[in-house]
Amino acid sequence: MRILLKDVFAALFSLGLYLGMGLSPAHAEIRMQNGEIKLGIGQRPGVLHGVVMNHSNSATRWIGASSSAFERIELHTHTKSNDGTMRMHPVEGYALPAMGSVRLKPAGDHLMLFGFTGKAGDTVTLRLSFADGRSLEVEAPTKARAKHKGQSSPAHDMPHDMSHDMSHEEPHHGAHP
Ligand SMILES: [Cu+2]
Repeated sequence: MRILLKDVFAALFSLGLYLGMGLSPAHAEIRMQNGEIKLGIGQRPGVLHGVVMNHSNSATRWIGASSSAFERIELHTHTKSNDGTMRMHPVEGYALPAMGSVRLKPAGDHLMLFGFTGKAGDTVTLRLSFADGRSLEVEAPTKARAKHKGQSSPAHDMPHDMSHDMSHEEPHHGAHP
C-alpha cells in the first residue's frame, strides 16, 4: 500500500511538471540577449534594442513590457509608407514563434520607453509579458544618447511626430530590403 501511494504521487508529480512546462513563469525558456536602452534627449522617449528568444516548443506573442524606471513602455514597429519612408507606430504585440525570436533593431521592431525616472548609466529591470501568461524579468543598461553635430538645429525641436521619429537611431532612410 505504501509503495502504491508513493508511485501514485510520483506519477502525479511528473504529470504536474509536464503540464507546467511552457506555462510556468519560473521556466527560463524565453530569454533576452544584448538588451540595451538608448535614452532620448531631454523628455524624448528611449528605445530598447536586443533579441528575445523563445527556447520552448510553444509559440506565443510578446504583448507588453513594464518597468518601475519608466512611466510607460510601448511596443513599436516601422512600416514603409506609400511615399517610401519608414514610419513607426505602436503595435499590439510581436509574434514569438516556438524556437524563434524577436529581434529589436533600428528601423524595425523596438520598444519605446517614456518617462525615465532614473539616470543615464543605470541598469534597469524590465518585466516582459506574453500572451500565454508567461513573463520574464530582464535587466538592461541605459545609455545616454551621444550628442552629435547639428543637434540643436531647428529640425530637432519640431513638436509634431517628426520629433518622435528623431528620437530613434539614425539609419531610418536608405538600406531597407
Ligand atoms: Cu517608436
